[in-house]
Amino acid sequence: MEASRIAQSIGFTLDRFIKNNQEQFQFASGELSQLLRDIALASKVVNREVNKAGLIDIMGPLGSQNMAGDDQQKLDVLADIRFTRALKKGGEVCALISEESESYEDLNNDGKYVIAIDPLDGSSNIDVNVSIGTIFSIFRRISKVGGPIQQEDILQKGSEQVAAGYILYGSSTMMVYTTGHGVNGFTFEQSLGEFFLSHPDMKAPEDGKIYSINEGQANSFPESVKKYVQDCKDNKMTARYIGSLVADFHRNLLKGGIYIYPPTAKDPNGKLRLMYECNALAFISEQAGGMATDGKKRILDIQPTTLHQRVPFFVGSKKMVERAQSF
Ligand code: P6P
Repeated sequence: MEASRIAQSIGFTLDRFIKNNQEQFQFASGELSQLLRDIALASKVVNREVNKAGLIDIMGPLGSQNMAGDDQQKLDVLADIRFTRALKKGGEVCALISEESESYEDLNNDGKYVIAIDPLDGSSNIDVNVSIGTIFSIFRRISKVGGPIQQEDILQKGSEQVAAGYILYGSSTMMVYTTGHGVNGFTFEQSLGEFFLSHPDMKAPEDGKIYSINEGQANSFPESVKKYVQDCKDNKMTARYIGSLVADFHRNLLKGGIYIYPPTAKDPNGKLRLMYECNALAFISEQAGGMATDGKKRILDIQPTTLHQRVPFFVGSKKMVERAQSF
């Protein structure tokens, strides 16, 4: 987008932007637009709760665990309820896959879309006031609308996504998403309660000097990953690891960098989930000119076999992911 159009387009509300770009959706029947608006609405509600988490009694663990085996924080469960309710009411979604529930949720047999969502990723950071995020993937259902949900609807490859995005509840709250026609970022204006286009046509720097990995687990990294991390140090790169995937991913998308969650002794397939973490960020990264693999294979080409399957995750600036793979 040339500078003049960028200047003109900054300040569009999310609603206006979705409407203006609706004709780009291959199934431009308005439902996908409505779906994105439903997600944005739910994120405004979650944003409000996140912003006052310190003040009302929704802090701390619930004492239950989710599918990832993480202790569920009250805000996790609250966010899951908010997104599920918004998507159920909208009517466009037939099935919902969430980190917070074991099986998929059958929402509306007439819905044309399947959503995979991590309602609140980085939950361990909630109580210490570090940025957290929502990650979502949108697929078209394959089986006949009106009929029962089929396995083929649920376990689709990332390359089948029709849209994907994240909301980052950080120093400002942003929604970044793609429908396969580039990546756009919207910043939430609290007093108006609206998302405004602030980062049109986002592009991942082709190379970068930031690497994000939890080196506390380095002893159990594969040799190739150990070699790559050493290479980053030999090249005097900057280590930045917030421990909140959306925050690390977003910073690296803007500044250039690589995020790695490799196989470890604790998580031999890595810790991150294919369906509702890696697929969405891989789609966004590629749409911005970046790259995402499991260390060997393109994330979007991986055929899921189970809802909560984990994959090793290498994502970010193309040249950095290629170099990491060369080790
Ligand atoms: P570790 C948070 O629980 C999360 O899923 C991601 O947001 C984050 O990048 C990663 O796990 C942190 O995991 O093992 O480094 O603490």
